[in-house]
Amino acid sequence: MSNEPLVISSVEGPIAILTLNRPQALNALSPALIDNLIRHLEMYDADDLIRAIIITGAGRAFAAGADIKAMANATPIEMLTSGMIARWARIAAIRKPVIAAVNGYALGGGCELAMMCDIILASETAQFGQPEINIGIIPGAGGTQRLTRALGPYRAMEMVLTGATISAHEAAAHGLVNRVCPPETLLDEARRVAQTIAAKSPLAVQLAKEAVRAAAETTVREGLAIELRNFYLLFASEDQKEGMRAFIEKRAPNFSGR
Ligand code: CO8
Repeated sequence: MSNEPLVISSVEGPIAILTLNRPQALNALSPALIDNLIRHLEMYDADDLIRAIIITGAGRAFAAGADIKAMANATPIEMLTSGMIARWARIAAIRKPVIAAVNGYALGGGCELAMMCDIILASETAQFGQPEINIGIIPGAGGTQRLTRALGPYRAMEMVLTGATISAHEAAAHGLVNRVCPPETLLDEARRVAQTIAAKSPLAVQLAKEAVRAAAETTVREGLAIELRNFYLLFASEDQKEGMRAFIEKRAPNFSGR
C-alpha cells in the first residue's frame, strides 16, 4: 500500500481544497478514502477561517465509484453494520458550501459524491454516470434520487437502467452541471466561485444553503417555512446590519460572521 495520503488537503486563504488521491484506482471511494474525506470536510466545516470547500480528483478521474474490490464479497449485514453507506450522509450534512470540480470520471458513488456538493463545475473531459446496473446493483448513495431531481425522471431512468454515461456538455445542458471549463482552468474557476462566496456573510451563506437544499429534500410548504425562519434569523446578525449599512453608505461591506 502506498504512503500517499488518500486525500490531499490545502488551504488558500478562506478556501480549502480537497483532492481525492488514489489516481491508480481512478479515486475509487474505498471506506478509508471516504473516512478521510469526511474527516477533512468536518474539520473545515468547524473552522471559522474556512468559508468554502472544493473537492476534486487527482489524475483522470473525480471518482470512478465506490471501491468495487472492497465490496465484492460483502454480505448485506456487513454492508449495513460497517456503516459504509450510512456515513455518506455526513458529506451531505456539511453546512459550508462545497464545490465539486469534476475533472474526469464521476461514476457511481463518484457521481453521487458530486451531487452531494452544492455547485458542480466540470472539465470538458468529465463523464457522469450511474453504471451500477452493469455490476448487478443499483446506486446506493442517493443516485436514484438526486440524479432524478437534477435531470428529470426520464433521463435519470435511462442512465440508471442502461448504465450509460453522459459528457460534461450533456450534463450541463440538462442541469446536472453548472458549467463546463477547459481542463486547465477548472480549478481556477472553482477558486473564483469559492472566493466570491467567501466574501459574503458566512451566516447568510450557511442559511441560504440550508434553504436551497430544503427545496430538494422537503415539501414546498416546509421549504418556505425554513426559508422564512432563516430570513428572519439573519436580522439578528451583525452582518445584516453591516451589509445594509454598507449599501446605504455606498461602500463595500465588511462581514464578520456574527
Ligand atoms: N472500484 C475499484 N477499482 C476501480 C474502480 C472502482 N469503482 N474503477 C476503476 N478501478 C480501478 C481498476 O480496477 C483499475 O485497477 P487495476 O489497474 O489494478 O486493474 C484502475 O482503476 C484503472 O481502471 P481501468 O483499467 O478500468 O481504466 P479504464 O480507462 O479502462 O476504464 C472506467 C475506466 C470506465 C471508469 C472503468 O474503470 C470502470 O468502469 N470503473 C468502474 C465504474 C463503476 O462501475 N462504478 C460504480 C461502482 S459501484 C458504486 O459506486 C456504488 C455506490 C454505492 C454507495 C457507496 C457504498 C460504499
